[in-house]
Amino acid sequence: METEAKQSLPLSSEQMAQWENDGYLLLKDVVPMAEINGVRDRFNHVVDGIIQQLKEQDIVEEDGAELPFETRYWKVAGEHANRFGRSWRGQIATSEIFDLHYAGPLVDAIAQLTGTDVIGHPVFNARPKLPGQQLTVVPWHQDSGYFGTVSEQSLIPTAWIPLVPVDETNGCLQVVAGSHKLGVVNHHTENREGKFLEVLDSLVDEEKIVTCQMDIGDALVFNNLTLHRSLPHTTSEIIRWAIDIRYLRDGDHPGSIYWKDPDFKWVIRSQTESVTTLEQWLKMW
Ligand SMILES: O=C(O)CCC(=O)C(=O)O
Repeated sequence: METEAKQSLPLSSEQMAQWENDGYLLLKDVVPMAEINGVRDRFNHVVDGIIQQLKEQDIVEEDGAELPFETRYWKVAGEHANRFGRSWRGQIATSEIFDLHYAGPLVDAIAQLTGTDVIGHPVFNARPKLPGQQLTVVPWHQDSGYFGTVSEQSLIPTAWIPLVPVDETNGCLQVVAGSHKLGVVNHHTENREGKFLEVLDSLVDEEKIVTCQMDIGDALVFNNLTLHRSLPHTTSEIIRWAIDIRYLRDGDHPGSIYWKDPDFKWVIRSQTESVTTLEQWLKMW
């Protein structure tokens, strides 16, 4: 996919048509650096904790404190990183990730796509994809494969946000344009290391695959029914750091994943309701 100039808002009628027809949009430069840096700080904090554990267990000697965020986790933890999982959620349910969901230009776009108040969804993930790592290669799936058929009529847009530039060599995302029109399809657990849910290859129209090259500040927004996957990381020592977050069309079912209080509504922007505070949100984890 060609990269373009900064996204201007509101979204154009062509973009709204692309969203309807293709089930995804690549938005350029819609996540301000303040929010990106907050997420990086939080991920750094998690990495600090992991490296501390590895040192205490005498698995690694050096903490690599002098290394940059882009390489440190990989260079210090190396193959031991696998034991800390393929994605993190509990560890990142903090103010920085809360703030990311409120990033102005992104929220403007989501409001336009849903046509309602902007409601947050409880599923988000930190995704460190290390060079050569199989564990974090995500096969073709729909997010509704995880949320269940109860979410079929819901609109739960995902915003996938890289913290480093991504392309087909370091684990960017691919989407199948128009696949959201399939409805929820059957998923099974893959045999590979990640044990992610995947769909049969026969459901993927090869001619409709779009490879999403992205820069820092960009967001790939896709429908919960859009087939997507992430590619292997085959080059460089730069970790493919990314975060995926989700929103909900107001009034829709969030799918078979709930807050601590199932009646909790995370109001991010509203014409009529009070916006959820950090304090209220933190109580839900
Ligand atoms: O970040 C990745 O590698 C995969 C992301 C993904 O599949 C998702 O956000 O649903």
